[in-house]
Amino acid sequence: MSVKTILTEPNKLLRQISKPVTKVGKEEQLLMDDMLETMYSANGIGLAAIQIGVPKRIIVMDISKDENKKEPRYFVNPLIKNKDTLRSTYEEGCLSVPNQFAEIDRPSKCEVEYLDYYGNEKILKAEGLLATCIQHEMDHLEGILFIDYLSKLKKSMIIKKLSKNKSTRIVV
Ligand code: GNR
Ligand code: NI
Repeated sequence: MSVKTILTEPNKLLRQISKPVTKVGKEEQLLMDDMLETMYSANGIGLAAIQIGVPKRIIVMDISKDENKKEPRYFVNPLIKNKDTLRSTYEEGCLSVPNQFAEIDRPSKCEVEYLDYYGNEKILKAEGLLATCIQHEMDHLEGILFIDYLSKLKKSMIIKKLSKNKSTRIVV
């Protein structure tokens, strides 16, 4: 397993639409292992493959609070089956949009169909942070970042800040 570099905005790769996985094999499992290690080392609760530059529809997540009780989750080719009409707001952050946070509202519950680490079909009924996080991650598969939901002004201010930090190699 190895820790990979997480791509940050602005980066065209992050805007790419990820491709469905045809088979959950050794290569995909190794990718999921690297993604999980990369996510943990960055103290994130979720990571999409495209964030380490791989355009495959794969997500890893762990929303457990206790560091000693890890609860890794793996999602391959996830599809949202049902979305609640009720919405809830969370302060979101993104490892690809470092040090920026904003309140984003999304459907408060959803049902997700996916393949697990072993390629078995699963269904997850999610609510709370789990629902928010899976929707945030699934946006990455479509090349969408949470800042896309902000006003043009707020979004451009964030991108400007990130570009500046990149060019000076200072992370604020
Ligand atoms: O670590 C993360 N925290 C987070 C907090 C609120 C809503 C979504 C997230 S996901 C984010 C990791 C990440 O960027 N995943 O793509
Ligand atoms: Ni993200």
